Amino acid sequence: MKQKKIKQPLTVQQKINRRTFISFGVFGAAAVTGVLGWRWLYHSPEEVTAITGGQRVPLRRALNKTELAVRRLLYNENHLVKTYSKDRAAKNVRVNSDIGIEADKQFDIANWKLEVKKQNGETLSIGLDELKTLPKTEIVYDFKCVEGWDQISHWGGIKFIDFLNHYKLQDQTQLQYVGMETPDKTYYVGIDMPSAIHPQTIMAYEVNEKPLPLENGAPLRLIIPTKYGIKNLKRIGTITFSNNRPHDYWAEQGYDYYSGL
Ligand SMILES: Nc1nc2c(c(=O)[nH]1)N[C@H]1C(S)=C(S)[C@@H](COP(=O)(O)O)O[C@H]1N2
Ligand SMILES: [Mo]
Repeated sequence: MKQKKIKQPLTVQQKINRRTFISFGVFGAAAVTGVLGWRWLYHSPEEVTAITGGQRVPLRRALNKTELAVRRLLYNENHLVKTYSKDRAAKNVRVNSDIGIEADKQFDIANWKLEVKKQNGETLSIGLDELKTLPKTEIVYDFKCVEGWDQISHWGGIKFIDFLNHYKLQDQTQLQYVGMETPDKTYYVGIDMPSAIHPQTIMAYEVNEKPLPLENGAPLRLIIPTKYGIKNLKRIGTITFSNNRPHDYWAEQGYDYYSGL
């Protein structure tokens, strides 16, 4: 007859050995996963540049998923950015960067026209005097730059949604993005439609109740309080509408495309 094996309790040393073995196993598996994962990422294709900074496709996909989740969770057109009374606004408005609006480049405000390109190919060409006949919207809010400064400033102009309604461009809001470029096309931004039609988004032609100086974006600049300064394009030349992401100057350098606050 076979003798029954009696299971002996493990000694302390055996327990330690077993734990060490398990720990090394887990550590080893994690290390292998890490290396393989890194190799997979390293060999994965790069996204198309011109839209974002040449990131690996899987990483960008993860970032975009995060962006969408954040947009769904946090974005609400009824959520308004905090505003201030006029006397809180800075008297000397900061001038930051000047891509596409450099002082040494000739610019003729008098002959400027805003070009609006509809998706069907039609183009509207609108002068500043005409734009100024639309109702004026003013906002005093804390303008924030990604470089780490902020300033309460006071802007006046046309609410973007009023502009769309006035020029019968409502159908364009079915598209997912608005693209804006300087007249010389060297600075450009892409804005998701919900942020573009947010009630605090304006195209400004005034700061502190005076015509916009050239260095702050004359004759017309974007003021989009739900986003960082980089998206607040100075001197709008053309506006486009699309379902694809328009190219974006700072996103191409690797900054966040959404750049929401
Ligand atoms: N055309 C153009 N618009 C631009 C920029 C630029 O370099 N060129 N810089 C952006 C950045 S980074 C900021 S912070 C704000 C600064 O606006 P301000 O000069 O009126 O303060 O403009 C944004 N719009
Ligand atoms: Mo900025």
